[in-house]
Amino acid sequence: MSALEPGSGDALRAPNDHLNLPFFDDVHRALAQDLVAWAPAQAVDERDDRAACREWVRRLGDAGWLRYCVPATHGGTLPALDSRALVLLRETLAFHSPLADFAFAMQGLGSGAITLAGTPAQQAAYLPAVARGEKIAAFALSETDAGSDVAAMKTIANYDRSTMGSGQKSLNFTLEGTKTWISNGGIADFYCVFAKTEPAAGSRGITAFIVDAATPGLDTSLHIHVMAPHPLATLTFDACAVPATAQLGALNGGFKLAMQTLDIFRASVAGAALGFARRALAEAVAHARQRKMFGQTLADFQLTQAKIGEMAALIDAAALLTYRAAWMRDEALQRGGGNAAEVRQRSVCAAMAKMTATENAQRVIDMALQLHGGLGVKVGTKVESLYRDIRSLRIYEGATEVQQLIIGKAVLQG
Ligand code: COS
Repeated sequence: MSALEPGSGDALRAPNDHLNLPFFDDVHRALAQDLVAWAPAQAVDERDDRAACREWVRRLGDAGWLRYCVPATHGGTLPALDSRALVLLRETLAFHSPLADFAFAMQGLGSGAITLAGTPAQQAAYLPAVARGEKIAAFALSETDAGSDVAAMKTIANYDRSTMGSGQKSLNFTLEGTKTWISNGGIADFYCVFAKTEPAAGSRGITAFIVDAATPGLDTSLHIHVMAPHPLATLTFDACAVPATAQLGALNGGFKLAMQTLDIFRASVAGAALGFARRALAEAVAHARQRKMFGQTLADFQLTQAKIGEMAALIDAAALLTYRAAWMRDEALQRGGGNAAEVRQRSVCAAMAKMTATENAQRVIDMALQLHGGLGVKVGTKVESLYRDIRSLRIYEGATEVQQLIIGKAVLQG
């Protein structure tokens, strides 16, 4: 079902009062204001999620928004991946279209490991094309038995160990295994794939690779259908050979690279959840103001006012944690990254933002649906689709329980 019916655009505007908060710079305010004008004017037929995502990538690329997914050295707008820009973009796109947000986010997540650890040749080959919307990116980490427990992955990258340590580079790696829940699976042009190169070494035995979609031995045809449709697939690697030049980052350094990539994008998931929640509140307010009952409007009831008040406070609580997490990362990058304790603190703040924003958004959307009464469960109403759209955000890129674990461990360590 389309959030934006073809030709209709979107009548509601995302709020931007929060841009005055001290977390943001002029560059963020300018981009958010431009986006708040651009996004509602887009009308994409979203009935076919794969076609819609390709269309969103094209539009986001043409309009220059994907340039926030890569650094300036490779076609980006800002010097580095800027967390606040990512958060604001996702928040506004999600307000208007969950698929637009998805298409944007996956370009960033799918290429993030290349930005962080790619060789100059890899960065030149992929990042400018991602920024223009000419190559669709995907991040392939999860497996059936390795979702939260990343180190349990079974996909293996075999290589000729006899050549290692001799000063000679191994000629190639052969990937065997299955990845699942891969966003953009089936429509991506390349996948950042994480596989075991030292199976006995747990999290210290994983390496990342860039695998082009057309590589023989890679099958991406198994589409997974979910309650809020978006491109999602299972990938199988069957004697899938990639050259040594496909290795991304250090041999056996893949776990940390995956975590560093997720650290950036977890705060942006919080941004998307905020966008959904703000939209649900806007829908609830509009509905409450016009719905007549018992001789007054729904908005005149104190019970409604209490609910709307609670929704607004839940949104602001989530927003402050989200903007803090994004600001902390950007500010530290400007200082050169900070020490290990700061890095851990940033992970914790990103975890708090992701957990709180997604959980609060679920509550806000549920309250908005309740205020709509029967209309709320009618297929095709905005709150009905938001109710489905929000659910996976509490699971992907680290389930709420994983975020609790990250936060709890850090608190106990003191
Ligand atoms: N940045 C850099 N390094 C990190 C890191 C981070 N954010 N988090 C962990 N590491 C490092 C640790 O410092 C440790 O390094 P050493 O081997 O040098 O000691 C190593 O990685 C292993 O860390 P840890 O022991 O904490 O790993 P666990 O296997 O216990 O896993 C969780 C920790 C559960 C937090 C992790 O696996 C996780 O985030 N899982 C969720 C994954 C996810 O988001 N899946 C969805 C896929 S994308 S839709």
